[in-house]
Amino acid sequence: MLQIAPELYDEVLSAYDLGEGTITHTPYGEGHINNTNLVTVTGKDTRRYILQRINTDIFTDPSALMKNICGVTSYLKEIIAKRGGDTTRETMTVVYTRDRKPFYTDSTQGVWRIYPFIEHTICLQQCRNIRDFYTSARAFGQFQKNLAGYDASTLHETIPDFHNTPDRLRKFKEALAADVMHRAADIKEEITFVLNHEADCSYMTDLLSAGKLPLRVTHNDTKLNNILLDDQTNDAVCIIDLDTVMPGLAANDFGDSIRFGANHNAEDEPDLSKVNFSLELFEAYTKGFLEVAGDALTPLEIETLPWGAKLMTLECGMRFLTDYLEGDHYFATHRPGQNLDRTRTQFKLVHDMEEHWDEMNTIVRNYTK
Ligand code: ADP
Ligand code: GN1
Ligand code: MG
Repeated sequence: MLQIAPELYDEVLSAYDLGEGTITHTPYGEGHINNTNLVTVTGKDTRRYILQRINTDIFTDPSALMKNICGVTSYLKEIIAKRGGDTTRETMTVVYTRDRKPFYTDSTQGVWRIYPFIEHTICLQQCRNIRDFYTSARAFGQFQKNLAGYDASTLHETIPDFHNTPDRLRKFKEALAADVMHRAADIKEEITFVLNHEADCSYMTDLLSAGKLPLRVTHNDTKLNNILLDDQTNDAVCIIDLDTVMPGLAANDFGDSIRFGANHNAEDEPDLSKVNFSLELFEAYTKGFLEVAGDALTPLEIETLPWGAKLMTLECGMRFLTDYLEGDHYFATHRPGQNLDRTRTQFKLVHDMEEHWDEMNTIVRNYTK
């Protein structure tokens, strides 16, 4: 993980007017991509902010990325205002620099942004109960519906081929052939798992190329820790982490949530006996997502939701394994072997989904109007 000199924080924070008070900052959250910090300004009142150094190895055009986020959040604010909601709480707000820019480039070329911290919320790494997952399904479904009218042609593709599963397979094979860390010999089982699933990888992209599935404006990173819930009512408050809002498939947003949340253990749980795909959680998410977004989706989009779940899980496992082979430079890791543990949980979930494939399809049919 990139080390940031303490003086740099002073430089960055002084580019913003965060009001009177003493400023402190501390690393925050469990995102895998950006460097996230909680900034507290203690004065007459206390204000908190999220300060992020954008990962520019991954997001190579931060200016275009911030344009996407400013565009999407302004659009969402209009929708929220129209229905009398709280525009400061129900979507993110970009804090501008003193010279009115949505991000700050520091003297080492690091790129930073600030959002007000959305107070009285919680961010879950695993769902505590069925209701949390059902709530998140409705919120992600609503997010997609809210953006249905957003002009996709104005969106910059922040990571090209982000959920292009055949391309992820190609990148995995390249990493395997290069084997720069000499790790391939230890992961024979995982390599076989990927190669046995080669034919599956293009299922959704083939339907898209054939014009049978529409591209929509989607979030593309719908895991449970990218949503904030009210700490009193446990209702959904705000969808966060908008870096990957781009045209995509509805089933992929559905599927990525299932990948992360329809399981009672962590994404990097080393003990695979604890990792089990939960049909009960799958059903709760399907119910919530289709209740809200179902009428906006085509019959084939609904029918292929289980494919979204399976392929997002397989794809994410391949991405973790690719990163493991390449030396763990994409996803933040905090211990050796973490990306391999993450890979194994994903492949275990794919295996479980295959065992429950008929039930998954039946559940989707049962919640189709
Ligand atoms: P990453 O892209 O690295 O996942 P995120 O944008 O998801 O980064 O932020 C990481 C974590 O920071 C989130 O999971 C959440 O806990 C917290 N977070 C981000 N933005 C806010 C916000 N505006 N208010 C409260 N918490 C936030
Ligand atoms: C990353 O940014 P974060 O931590 O919410 C990744 C997702 C993966 C996820 C796996 C931009 O999500 O695609 O599914 O890790 N985000 C990016 O946990 O690559
Ligand atoms: Mg995140």
